[in-house]
Amino acid sequence: MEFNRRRFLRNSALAGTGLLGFLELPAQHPAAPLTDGIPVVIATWDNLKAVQAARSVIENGGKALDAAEAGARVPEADPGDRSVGYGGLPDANGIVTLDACIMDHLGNAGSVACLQHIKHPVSVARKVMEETPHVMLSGQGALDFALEQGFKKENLLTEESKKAWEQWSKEKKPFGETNFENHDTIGILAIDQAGNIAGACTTSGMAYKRHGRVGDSPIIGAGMYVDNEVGGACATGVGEYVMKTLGSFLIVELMRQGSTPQQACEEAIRRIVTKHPRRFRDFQVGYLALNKQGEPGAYGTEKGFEYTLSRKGDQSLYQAEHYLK
Ligand code: SD4
Repeated sequence: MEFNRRRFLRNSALAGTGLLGFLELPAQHPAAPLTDGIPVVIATWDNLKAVQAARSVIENGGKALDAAEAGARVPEADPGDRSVGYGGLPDANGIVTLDACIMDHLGNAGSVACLQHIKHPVSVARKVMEETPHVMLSGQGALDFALEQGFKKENLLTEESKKAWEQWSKEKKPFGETNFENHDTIGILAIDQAGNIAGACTTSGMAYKRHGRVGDSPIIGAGMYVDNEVGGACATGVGEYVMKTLGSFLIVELMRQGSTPQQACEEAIRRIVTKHPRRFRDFQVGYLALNKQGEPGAYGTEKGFEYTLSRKGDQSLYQAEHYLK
């Protein structure tokens, strides 16, 4: 219900912008493997603007890494996206804490966890990758590093998100309850004109999480993973389940062993549902995959998981197939 309402609201807002056609009912997953799949960008949810930003970096001769970062920065800066960056819903204490990661085609990786006050955690993650010998910085240390690198300290809690949190404080719905408000994390994968793959993932995490909680999104191999020999994968949904199966790494390894991106995503979801045969009905996880040929895969635990795919002559929102019929 919430999902349809959001779609309706966004469609209304976009009427007259030329983007409305894109946001009409999502198409089914493209059945045939691609013959002309590169360059290609794929992202979780209806992240059209993010995918376009990434795409234009590649079309101007840029690298997949720059494309993935540029794409991830779009919802980070958008106060209307309540799951990512500025305007993201806060934790149980009313504090916005952000998780993000980035990975390039050489296997370099960087991430930040539980970062406060910085609008573009994906860019801080990139700095961790490029300017430190480490992969992950968290909490105060991540903030100190960001400020050292010249990032600006900002208040990320918008009035709207504050109001939503105040309302939640009165109701105190249990953590993890299926709620599409919680599920707009962007995971983005891009293959550039040189055929190299990179990816990024960024989120404010599960709304109203316990303070200090870190999800899958900044964990390399859980929220996102790329390997330039094979392809990449990323995740959205309740991170606890993704982390326990290291889903993105699993998908890439399955593709290495011969699975198609679609088969690999389905197997990664199967690993979760078989371990939680009753509980999986109460939460949502969605995976995206992309192999080096530019062939996509997508699968969710339940109906409603969508993704945006951009390749030559086609830029569309697709409805992923799902386990729970
Ligand atoms: C998390 N995986 O923090 C994230 C939440 C998410 O779309 O994907 N939201 O668990």
